[in-house]
Amino acid sequence: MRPASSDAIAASIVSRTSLGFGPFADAFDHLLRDRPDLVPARVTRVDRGRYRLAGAVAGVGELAGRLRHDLAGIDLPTVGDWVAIRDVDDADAVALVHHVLPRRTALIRRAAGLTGAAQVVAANLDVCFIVTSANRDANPRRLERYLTAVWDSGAAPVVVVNKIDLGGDVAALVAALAAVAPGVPIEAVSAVTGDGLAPLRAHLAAGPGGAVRTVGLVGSSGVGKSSLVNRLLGVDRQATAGLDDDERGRHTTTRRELVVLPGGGVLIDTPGMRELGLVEDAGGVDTSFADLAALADACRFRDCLHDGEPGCAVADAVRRGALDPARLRAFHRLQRELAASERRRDPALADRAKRRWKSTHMAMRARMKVDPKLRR
Ligand SMILES: Nc1nc2c(ncn2[C@@H]2O[C@H](COP(=O)(O)OP(=O)(O)OP(=O)(O)O)[C@@H](O)[C@H]2O)c(=O)[nH]1
Ligand SMILES: [Mg+2]
Ligand SMILES: [Zn+2]
Repeated sequence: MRPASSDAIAASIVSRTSLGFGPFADAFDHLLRDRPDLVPARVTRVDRGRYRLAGAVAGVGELAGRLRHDLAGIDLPTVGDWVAIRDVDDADAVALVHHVLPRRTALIRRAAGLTGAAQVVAANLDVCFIVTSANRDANPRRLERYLTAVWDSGAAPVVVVNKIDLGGDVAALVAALAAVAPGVPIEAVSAVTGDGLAPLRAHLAAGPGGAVRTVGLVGSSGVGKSSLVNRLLGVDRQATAGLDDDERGRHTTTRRELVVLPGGGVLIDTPGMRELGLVEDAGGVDTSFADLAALADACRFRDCLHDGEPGCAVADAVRRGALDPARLRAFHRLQRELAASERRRDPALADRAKRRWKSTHMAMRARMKVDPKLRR
């Protein structure tokens, strides 16, 4: 790999198309009727109220006064957002951000700590790589949690098992993860040797009609997210931990960042997450537990909670050994967490999110109905 020359990449103005503007063009055109002076740009990084931008001349933007007043919390622009700015003719000048285009997807988590504020990890992901390492990080319960959050975001999850060069029984590990990830692709890779990278690149390839895909990388610290970004980029752009740092478990990546791949595709690298609290349910639990949902079709009561009701097909599957009781407990735990979170939140917000993703999930369910593999 070539050594870092990150600023050469950052400094060149990337085209809207290669940033994935396609699906946002209609929303932006609509906006132009009132504000023909605005141009679109994509947020690549957030630095204390300043937005690093790509796709326009301006390299940095700040919120226009009205937005500063109107937006708060998860509605503030974040990495991956498309914004409408009043451009400037000098890359060093600061542009004003006048609008945030409606998000197509949003990966939201509740951060650890007392405040428990919701945070948008990344906006407008098409695909989300849930990265885990083959040596010690892989954990079915944690994967279920990530899968639920990603389905709820509206993006399509892909499980990435990294560091397969370290040995161990990769096939057994993949099988164990597949058992809790119905219908989700699992790719075994090594950022060090480059093994398995071709299938990973396939997830980055343009979608129907040539739409450029945005792929996020999430997972615990040290699993190799930034190493994978560098590999896919072909340049050592993102700092990665040395072995000593890895042992100390320090977080190497400290902020989220969007990078554009020269061969097509957009990546968003994120800092390792210690906790991923669930915030709002848009069908994510039912989708990530599609096996359980399929069993539930045979429960005597349509609204069966699988919690001791008579004629419960899910409980029956546990008794027969066809369903891991730990998975049923995890299902209940995640459902409770989401219910508690939604009670705490503004009901109007939860409603809006549901409407936003409903169509995605209806399509997903329809697909599951026809794909017998998903009903194992
Ligand atoms: N053996 C092996 N080591 C790897 C692989 N990928 C990454 N590493 C090492 O794992 C350590 C952590 O890698 P990073 O890419 O910094 O991990 P990260 O997920 O970005 O970590 P954070 O930024 O802290 O969230 C570094 O020492 C990497 O060299 C791999 O495929 N095989
Ligand atoms: Mg990193
Ligand atoms: Zn039941």
